[in-house]
Amino acid sequence: MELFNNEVAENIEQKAILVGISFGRDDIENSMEELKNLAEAAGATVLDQLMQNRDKVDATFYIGKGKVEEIKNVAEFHGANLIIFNDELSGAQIRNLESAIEMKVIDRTALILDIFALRANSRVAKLQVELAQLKYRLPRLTGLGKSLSRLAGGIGTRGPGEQKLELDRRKIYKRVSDIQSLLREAEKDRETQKVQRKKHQMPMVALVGYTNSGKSTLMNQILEKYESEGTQVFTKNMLFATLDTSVRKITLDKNRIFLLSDTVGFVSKLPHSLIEAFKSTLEEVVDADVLVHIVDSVNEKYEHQIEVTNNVLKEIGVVDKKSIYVFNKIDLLKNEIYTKYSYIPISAKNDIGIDRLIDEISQLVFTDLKKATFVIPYNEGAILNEIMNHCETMEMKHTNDGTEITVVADIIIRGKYQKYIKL
Ligand SMILES: Nc1nc2c(ncn2[C@@H]2O[C@H](COP(=O)(O)OP(=O)(O)OP(=O)(O)O)[C@@H](O)[C@H]2O)c(=O)[nH]1
Ligand SMILES: [Mg+2]
Repeated sequence: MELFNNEVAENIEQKAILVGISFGRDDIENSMEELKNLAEAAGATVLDQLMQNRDKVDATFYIGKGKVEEIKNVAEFHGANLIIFNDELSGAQIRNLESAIEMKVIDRTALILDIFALRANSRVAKLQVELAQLKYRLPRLTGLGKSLSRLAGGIGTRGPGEQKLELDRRKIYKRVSDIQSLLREAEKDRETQKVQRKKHQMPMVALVGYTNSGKSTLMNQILEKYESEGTQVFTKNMLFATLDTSVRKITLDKNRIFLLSDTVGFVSKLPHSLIEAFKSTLEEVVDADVLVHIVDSVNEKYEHQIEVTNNVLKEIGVVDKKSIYVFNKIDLLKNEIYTKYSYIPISAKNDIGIDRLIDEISQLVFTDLKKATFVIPYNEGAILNEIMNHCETMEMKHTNDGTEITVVADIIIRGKYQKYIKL
């Protein structure tokens, strides 16, 4: 396959021009800024951006024909070698744009998938990303521009672990079904864990939020401060540092044990194929009793990022779940934030506000805890032991009828030993 003149090597610097349509909405600037951050996260240098105000996508070119000419001129002027569109394009649009502009064209979806491919570390994450990439490609194969060709290289052609993405339709179908069955296998392990969890009646709390807001840092701070099982998670100042879900058990006291999960961060217009592929990873969020929504309060676009996160949550079917908004990174803030959201200010990194957050979480998830006094006959030592193992003991004395013990008990213990409860 012939290459474009200005695109010869695999590792050539990706010099990009961004193009977006406003669709009559005023958040186009936020969206374009996100696109810029995404492009940079994928290793590209952004030279310029062009926006067009129209209500509808053009079926042939996505943007108006006149604008295509302008893009070509601007791109040539800057010496760009890549055009990135802010929305998902069809195969035909990619092909038409590439032949008109004579340059590699990719869309926001391919870009996000590319970053996920770069970041995927675990076996499951790699499979999920590859599946999403193949599903994105399948309907675009006939229109497949030079951009996605194996020869072109660079953003949009990279699979997880540096592997080249498959181009042959038959092979793609086969690979898709192989990956699906491998993922189903992995799913079985998770199902077993889920059953265990249900059995132990442990409440689930999920950390959610825009990418880079500090979810993993908060997870680590909580792991450090409270009795917990499991290792620290990976954190880094970059988009999509976390792709896998990690679940850790946090023990506040005998009564109050919960599971905390940290997962992939969100960004607007997350590709549908990606959400599909990551459904099982996001299950912890769907199943959670309480969400802790982490906001990067230093980012001036934080309200937009909250909306984006809430929209993705809606897309995965999470509505009306109990949530706590947490404004993170307050160590970097000069002034208090005034917003319609009621929030807990914290610094995950510097351990500010974490105790209060844990308190609020605790009040939301351990709603069935009540003080109760049991009188356990002396010949029922095993029951006394069980109660003491499961509940925080407040008082204990020996009476003629047995051991009188006052504890904070959950509904299960209270129900099970109701007949011993002192009224
Ligand atoms: N100053 C400051 N920096 C923080 C704080 N919390 C997190 N960070 C930094 O923010 C960056 C992102 O943190 P992560 O914990 O990786 O963010 P995340 O939300 O898990 O990001 P993704 O996994 O990419 O979605 C890192 O450089 C952290 O050190 C904080 O309270 N204060
Ligand atoms: Mg993270």
